[in-house]
Amino acid sequence: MRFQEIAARLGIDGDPRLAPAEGEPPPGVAHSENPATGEPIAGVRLDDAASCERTIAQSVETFRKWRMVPAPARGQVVRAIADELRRHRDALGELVSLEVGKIRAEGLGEVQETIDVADFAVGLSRQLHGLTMPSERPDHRLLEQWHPLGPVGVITAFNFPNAVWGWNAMLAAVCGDVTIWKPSLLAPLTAVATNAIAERVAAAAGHPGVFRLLIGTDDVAGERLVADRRVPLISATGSCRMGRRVGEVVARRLGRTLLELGGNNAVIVHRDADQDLAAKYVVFGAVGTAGQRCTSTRRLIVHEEIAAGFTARLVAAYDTIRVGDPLAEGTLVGPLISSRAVEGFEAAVAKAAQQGGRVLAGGARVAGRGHFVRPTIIRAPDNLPIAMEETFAPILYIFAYKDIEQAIAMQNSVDQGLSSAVFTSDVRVSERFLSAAGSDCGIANVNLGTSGAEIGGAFGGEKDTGGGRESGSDAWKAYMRRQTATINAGAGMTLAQGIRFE
Ligand code: UN1
Repeated sequence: MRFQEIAARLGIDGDPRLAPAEGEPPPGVAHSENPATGEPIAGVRLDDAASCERTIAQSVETFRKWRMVPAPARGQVVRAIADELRRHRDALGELVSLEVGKIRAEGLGEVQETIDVADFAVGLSRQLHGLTMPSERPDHRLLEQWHPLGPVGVITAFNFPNAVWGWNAMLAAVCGDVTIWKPSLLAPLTAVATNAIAERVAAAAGHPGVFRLLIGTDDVAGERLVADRRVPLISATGSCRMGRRVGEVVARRLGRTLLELGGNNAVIVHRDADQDLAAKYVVFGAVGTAGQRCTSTRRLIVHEEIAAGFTARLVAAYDTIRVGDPLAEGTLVGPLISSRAVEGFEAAVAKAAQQGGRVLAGGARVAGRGHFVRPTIIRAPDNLPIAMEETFAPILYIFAYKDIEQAIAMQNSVDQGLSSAVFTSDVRVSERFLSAAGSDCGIANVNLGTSGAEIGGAFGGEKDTGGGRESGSDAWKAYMRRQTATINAGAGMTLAQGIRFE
């Protein structure tokens, strides 16, 4: 069987976390399914209350040592992890495809994203610098320094089962934190393999336990992790519903969160756009990863003068899209993650039709085994309530607009604020889109699509997307604590604000 072969290549065939997938899973074991067939791939053993407690307690112990390793030396461990990931990129990418249904190019691309962020973190390990400020007092020095924060809880979704851990864990590691990773139960095998690779490298460098897993249900593992005061930061990626719960529980204990939640991303295509270019990006954004990225393009807002022609062009392109086995040559769209996701797709299409939408392409599941649906285009009336919701499936709603102010208002009219894009050759239109009165999203692109961000920028969004920033730029600051230090090198007491106290 394919999984055994991949597991051997990744060196996890004897991993104690894994269990055979025969018959009904026994208590304490969950099966991971291949969404292209609906068949179980392998089982994983779940954490219970006692092992959750053990993992968190051990993470605190490991943190006490890891925080004292010089940051550039921590960077060398991350560099070795990047090397090991490079060696295993193909096998790990294939496992991503097997477990969550990404096409081969996207499975590999995801592992590449982790490698990229690891490389970025290595450089960062020599640049975790603070500021110095002039003190108002003679013979005093004022400075800021950054210290490691503690164990970081990382909760990830099924759709980026490797890279989102990478964004968090690689930064956390150079910052001197240890990671407790709670992956989605829809993609635990990728997590077992990824964590094993990182942990193997860290252990060989003399630092076992920097990367730990907590695999379990939300009730047992998730709730324990987010409620635990020993875990100062919870970084969670997933639905707005999950994020609200995490936000509430962590706020109650005054902990920190980094939330990367839903998106409802729009592309605006202006009258003067390069339509060839726009069409390519819209198709990738809407159907790539079967519409299951938080950055997927869900709404298309087209200038009314070109709406009919641009729509026809997209419909023609959708006709040529091959849906099927994600690992087969030529496939562009793999399965949705589960039968529930297919039901969600069908319910959204039915609602759109009831609300006055017209299905121009797709609109139905693909008969047979696996969770496949046809990429779907729906021409929307001005008001289509279902388009205000994020449905994790390849459904694109098309709206028409008259002027750019109206288009920006439509783009901003949803609860989420992750990603956005405009296609135009008019610098006044793109500058308006990027201005303070423009897109309200964390990501705003010009002449490229909503998905597929590089790791070098900060990644995340506003409003119901949660406000967190991960990955590049100065996102590392979320994983550290800032300390302001004032040093008196003089002989006497000098109080700030000129206060005399004698
Ligand atoms: C996600 O869907 O949670 O920008 C992350 C992108 C990818 C990351 C998506 N680099 O589409």
